[in-house]
Amino acid sequence: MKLVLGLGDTGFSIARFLSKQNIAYKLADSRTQPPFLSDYLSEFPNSKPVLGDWTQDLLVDIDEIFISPGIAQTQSIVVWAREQGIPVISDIELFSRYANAPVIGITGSNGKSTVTQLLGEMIANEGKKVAVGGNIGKPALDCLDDAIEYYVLELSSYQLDYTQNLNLFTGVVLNITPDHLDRYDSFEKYIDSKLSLYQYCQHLVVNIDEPLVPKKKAAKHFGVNMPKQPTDFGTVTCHGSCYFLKGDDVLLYVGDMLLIGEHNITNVLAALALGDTIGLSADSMVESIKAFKGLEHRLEWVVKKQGVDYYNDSKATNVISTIKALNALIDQHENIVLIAGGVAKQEDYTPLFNLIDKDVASVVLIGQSAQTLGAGIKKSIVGYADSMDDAVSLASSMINDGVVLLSPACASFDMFDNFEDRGKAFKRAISG
Ligand code: UMA
Ligand code: ADP
Repeated sequence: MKLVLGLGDTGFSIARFLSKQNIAYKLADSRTQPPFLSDYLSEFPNSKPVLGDWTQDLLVDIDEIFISPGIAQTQSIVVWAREQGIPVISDIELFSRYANAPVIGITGSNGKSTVTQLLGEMIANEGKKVAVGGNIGKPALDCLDDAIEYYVLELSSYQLDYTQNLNLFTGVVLNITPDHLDRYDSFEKYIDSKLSLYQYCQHLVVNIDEPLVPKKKAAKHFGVNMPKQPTDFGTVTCHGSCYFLKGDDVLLYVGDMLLIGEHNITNVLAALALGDTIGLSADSMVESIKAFKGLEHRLEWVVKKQGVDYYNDSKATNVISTIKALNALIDQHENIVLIAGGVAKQEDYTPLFNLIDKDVASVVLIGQSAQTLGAGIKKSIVGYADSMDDAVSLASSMINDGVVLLSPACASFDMFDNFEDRGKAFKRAISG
């Protein structure tokens, strides 16, 4: 008998998959009202999920556990299972047992969803049937389909932590900066989790600019400088204009893509290197890059209103992602008002404070970390707001022309369900 832990997106997808395969399972969630309970009960009326605190009884007659990534390895149920030698595996490992087409895995601290989506669009543009899923939102098992020619999966460190077997045709660790440190004993453990992706790859794609990723000889490399090998990807700047390169060949003028910011140059290079590894043509990848608008909530231009451009970067939940957003906009706009705050991560906010003091006129802070963040900002004007509506109206009152940027550098769950909910509240507040 299998045990499925967690009744969110992942747990529900595992239950659906096991039912289809006629594999017996029981499902448990440590909350009494998990998010998908009513949907699950209407799809499986005869099933009786076990709800509430984990107990050791759950493990009786269980030979394998499929776990949701949000359940930490320190939770008692995981500790007990491991003591009893019961394998605890991710939905990604289960997916890999059944996937009959090449799988591409993408992990990193930031940029995963952007690269995953762009690569998916590049593959589709070549007329191939592609499924895009994993941490980006659609659970991997929901993507399984015999007609699929390529799977592109965004993989989180949480998913990798419960994965011991995985067959990736190619994959990349985009970058590694501190994140989710509440789940790891140390930053080193988080780095190990991210790097574990490479052991599953037949063909490695490596960001040459990321110091924490070991450079491997046989890998295809990408980075912002001139490529060293003809098969690697990089950029060159000529008379002030920057171009994407494969080896010495110019692929595209960077200004011809819709995405902004240096971080997106790196993201595009990663997608090019992965696409090249699976044999996509350069011309078709370039077409996809030119058409790619980016994802909602990632440095998303919302509207220009009374001379002010509003950008929604709600997905920026750590320091480096907000720094990247500011850097992308600072070059183009003199006045920026930043809306930030929420649940601060266990990381050093000093580099962000320094950038704000140097280049950001005013900041509006929200959420439980507002006062702590405010104490770190020495020069810029700081305002506080209790709701997104108030934050947007205060930010708008601080500026006549320029940018209001929501880029919180914090998680959202003190005020919102998730980053999407926060981004939508920002957009509603602008139009309201
Ligand atoms: N649960 C427990 N006990 C716990 C924790 C959770 O029983 O201690 C239960 C909850 O009650 C809930 C279920 O587990 O019913 C939720 O499981 P989950 O938190 O693993 O979330 P899912 O809904 O399965 O969504 C997960 C990913 N969530 C996390 O990793 C936290 C989603 O990524 C992913 O899109 C989805 O699987 C499909 O693959 C979200 C995310 O925030 C977007 N990811 C993190 C990030 O990107 O930073 C890693
Ligand atoms: P992830 O899926 O890893 O969270 P996203 O593509 O959703 O990555 O982007 C999340 C946030 O990180 C956004 O605010 C985005 O502007 C920023 N970002 C995207 N790519 C990078 C990168 N390569 N380096 C740093 N920040 C990035």
